[in-house]
Amino acid sequence: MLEASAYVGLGSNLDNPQLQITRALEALAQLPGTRLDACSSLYRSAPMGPQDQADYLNAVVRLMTSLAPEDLLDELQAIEQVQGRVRVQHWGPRTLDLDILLYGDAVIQTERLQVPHPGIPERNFVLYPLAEIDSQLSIPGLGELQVLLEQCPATGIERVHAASSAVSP
Ligand code: A4P
Ligand code: MG
Repeated sequence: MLEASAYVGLGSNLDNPQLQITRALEALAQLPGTRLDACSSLYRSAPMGPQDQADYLNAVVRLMTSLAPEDLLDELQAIEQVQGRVRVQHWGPRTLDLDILLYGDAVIQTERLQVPHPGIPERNFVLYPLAEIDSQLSIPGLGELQVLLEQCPATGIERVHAASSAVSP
C-alpha cells in the first residue's frame, strides 16, 4: 500500500495540556495503516487569537500513513472527540486540536480540508517544531521552510520538553 508522509500539528491549552498531548501521541501511534515516524519537542506558546485564554502547548509529528487525507482527518477528529474537545469559540481554548499541516506534496482545497494548512506561515508554534523534524522541508505553494522561519519571529514560544521526554514512538 502507498504511504505518504503527513505532518500533524497538536495544540492544547485546557485540562492538563501535557497529558492531552501525550495521550494524543499515543492515539496517533495506533491509527490504522499509520506509523508515528517523528515527533518534535513540546513548545509553550502565547495564544494566537483571543488573549483571555491560557498559554498553549504545541508540537508537530510526522506520520507515515496509508490513510487518504480525508480519512486521516476523520481519525484526527475522532481523537479530538475522545479527548473531550467541544467547539465553542473560533480560535478559543481547547483540550486538543489536531491539524493536518502537510500531506506529502499534496495541495488540497475541499470544503473539509485545506492542505497545506493555510495558517503555517504566521504560526511560529508550527514552524519551529516542523523545522526540528525536517529543516529542509519545502512547502507546496508556500516555499522553503527556512525562508518562512526567517520571516516569523520566535516571539512568545519556548521549547519546554525534548521529544524523548514526551513520548517514545
Ligand atoms: N479543516 C480544513 N483544513 C484542515 C486541516 N488542514 N486540518 C477544517 C484540520 N482541519 C482542517 O476546524 C474547523 C474545520 O477546519 C474542521 O472541521 C475541518 O474540516 P476546528 O479545529 O474545528 O475549528 P477552529 O479550531 O475553531 O478553527 P481553526 O481555524 O481550525 O483554528 P486553528 O487554526 O486550529 O487554531 N494559539 C497557540 N499559541 N497555539 C495553538 O495551537 N490554536 C488555535 C486554533 C488558536 N490559537 C492558538 C492555537
Ligand atoms: Mg483545527
